[in-house]
Amino acid sequence: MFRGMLTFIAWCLLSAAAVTPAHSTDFVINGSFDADIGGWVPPHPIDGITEWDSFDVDESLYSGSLRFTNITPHAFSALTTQCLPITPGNVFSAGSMIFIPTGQASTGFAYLDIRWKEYADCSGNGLDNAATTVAFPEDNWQSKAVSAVTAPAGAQGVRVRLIVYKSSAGGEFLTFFDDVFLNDHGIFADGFESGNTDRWTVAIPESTLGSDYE
Ligand SMILES: [Ca+2]
Repeated sequence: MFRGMLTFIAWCLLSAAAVTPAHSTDFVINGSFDADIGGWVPPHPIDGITEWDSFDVDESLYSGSLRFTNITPHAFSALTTQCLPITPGNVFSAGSMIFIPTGQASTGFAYLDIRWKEYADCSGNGLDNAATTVAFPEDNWQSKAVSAVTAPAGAQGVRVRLIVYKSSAGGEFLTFFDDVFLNDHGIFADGFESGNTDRWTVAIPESTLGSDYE
């Protein structure tokens, strides 16, 4: 009887293991901007200004968002980034809530992308298989994500980049980011939600200001 119960319990555990989705871990540091914007490499001061703002995606009194203003003198991008170590071959999803107020004097859009890097500190060569998700002005928070992206062999790091693009010279263009995440789903590609998997195919001029942004 006792042995039978053990066998049954073992069977239950094995069954549970077979159907339980792969463990998912959020790697982003300070993606919810509870009290500040620490953990993110600020944009070049010529291109943009990042500040903490109390405008939280969930209207929480205990959290805020990243207020990102593109101030480049030209039609150009401004970037704030974070480098994280990852395991090659694992499957990732990444995303952000994005709010781009309409009616701004300047036009533009915002996007999140991830770039695989050769080393854990994001030095070395950039590798293939980067993914991008784009948001255009809309007076509400938009959920934008890329999913089921496999880190290529040889990638030890990933750079998560929040980018605000202003498509006209002069002026400013404002975007808020909140709940930024990068999840590692392990080596299993099945069983997690599908997000916006749009891949960016249009060339966008970007600042070439150094390795913290590439
Ligand atoms: Ca928040």
